Amino acid sequence: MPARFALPPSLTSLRNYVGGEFVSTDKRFDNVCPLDGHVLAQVHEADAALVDQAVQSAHKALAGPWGAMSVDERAKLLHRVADVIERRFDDFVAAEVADTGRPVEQAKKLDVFRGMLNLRTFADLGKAAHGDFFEMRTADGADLMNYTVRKPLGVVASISPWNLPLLSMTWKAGPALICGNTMVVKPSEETPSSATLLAEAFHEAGVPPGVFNLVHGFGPNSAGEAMTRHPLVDAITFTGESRTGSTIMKAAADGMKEVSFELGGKNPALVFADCDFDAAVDGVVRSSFTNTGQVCLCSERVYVERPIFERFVAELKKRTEKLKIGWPDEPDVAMGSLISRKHQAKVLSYYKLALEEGATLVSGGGVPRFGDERDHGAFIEPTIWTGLADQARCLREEVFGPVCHIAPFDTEEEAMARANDSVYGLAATLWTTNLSRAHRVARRFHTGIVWVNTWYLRDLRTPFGGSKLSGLGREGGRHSLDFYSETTNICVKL
Ligand code: NAD
Ligand code: 6OD
Repeated sequence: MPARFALPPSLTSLRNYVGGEFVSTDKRFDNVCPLDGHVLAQVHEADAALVDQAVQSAHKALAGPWGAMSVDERAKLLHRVADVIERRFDDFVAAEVADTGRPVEQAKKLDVFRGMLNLRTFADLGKAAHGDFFEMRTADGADLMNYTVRKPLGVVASISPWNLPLLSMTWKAGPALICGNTMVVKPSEETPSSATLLAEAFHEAGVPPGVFNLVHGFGPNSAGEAMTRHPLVDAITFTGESRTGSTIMKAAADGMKEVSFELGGKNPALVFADCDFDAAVDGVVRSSFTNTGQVCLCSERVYVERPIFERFVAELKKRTEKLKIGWPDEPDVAMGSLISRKHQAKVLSYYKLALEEGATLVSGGGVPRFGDERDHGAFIEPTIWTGLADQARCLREEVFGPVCHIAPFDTEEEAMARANDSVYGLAATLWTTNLSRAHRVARRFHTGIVWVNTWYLRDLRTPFGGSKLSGLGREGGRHSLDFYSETTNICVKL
């Protein structure tokens, strides 16, 4: 029987894209669909020699037609790439759904729409970028004029995770390219398809050879590590686990490469008794279980003010148990599979650990059974716990699955202290209708972003990134343009 979710035929053999050509290699690995475990495609793994070729092509392209283009010309090309994505929208959606197992509607909105928006937003922002200008008179009467010019950093290596594949890759490619850099990108080994389609889009849009290079492979002893150690790579932008970020930072230190890191989280949500109750329950369902909990911004720790605690837990359980788990194209489906059986085993190990650590299981905790090929997939139930001590591993380590623990609190002070007691500092969410409290509490979180009465939505011109183990630097809007460019100050004596 043919698989229910397959890739477009052009994507059953996934090649690298180097110097404007699609390149095969002898070493291959399987791309497996997490919905039912069938093999979707063979992926051509890049070795260190091919990574070297990709970096050399990117380096050479800096001095080619790309380097001579105006920002307007580069912007036009990025818009053209977005137009190709728009025209091949269904192929991109099919690629994201088959690789990740997520609902079709989520792939449309979270990945493919954002893929186009990222490229278009940064194409336009790049055109509006400006530098500094200062005039001064020195103590001995000389008049000086200072102004800054922006230049590309050079070759940017971009290494992406599997949870939001096209979103993550275009979030980096848009600003890096509009600033005049060239790139070598590596998608996660779990999600190679949409990146290959993206390379096809760059090719079709007429972006000069060598500007955008794609290599497939793993991290250690594979393409990822080769990218981070290459002497002609000038900057590394990485999204993934905090531990991987540390390893990459060590590799980058030798060449003094610029780094931008978007890493893990263990994000708190605070629900005050004065919240809009319905909106808060719905918000926590979304912030804990969207994309089967595989969003770095998901809330895995929820603190609820004691007067509404019991009612909140009961209502959250009721609404969570209504979430439909199933095939990505079923009507009203809310959750597909996790990314892989390996990740399913990791999340299930936390389900077991939580009980060993003394949690009360409110909902979920297992694997749904369908009686069909999905039983070979990586599905899992959304899970709610109460009763863990603040020091429990399940409350300190990122699970990256559909889990949330609900704990009661009595005072604002106590809630803040517990929310901030984490090695991570990515995102926090706050539910209250008290205006003063909202502003007072929001600024006290040790996180890069705080949502008040909403979650996930934001303007792409705002800074995005994390504190502590959640990241290094900020991207988004001008913050991305600042990271992907180097400024030179020119001081002129008048
Ligand atoms: P991961 O760190 O395992 O892998 C990410 C990428 O790094 C993959 O492409 C992988 O092949 C590569 N890699 C692994 N080891 C490497 C090495 N030594 N050298 C070079 N490359 C290497 O992360 P993941 O499991 O793919 O993604 C999930 C993690 O990503 C979660 O922790 C999540 O919170 C985080 N994440 C963070 C953000 C953010 O914006 N802060 C966004 C998305 C995901
Ligand atoms: O929305 C974004 O721009 C972004 N970088 C989201 C990352 C989500 C983490 O999983």
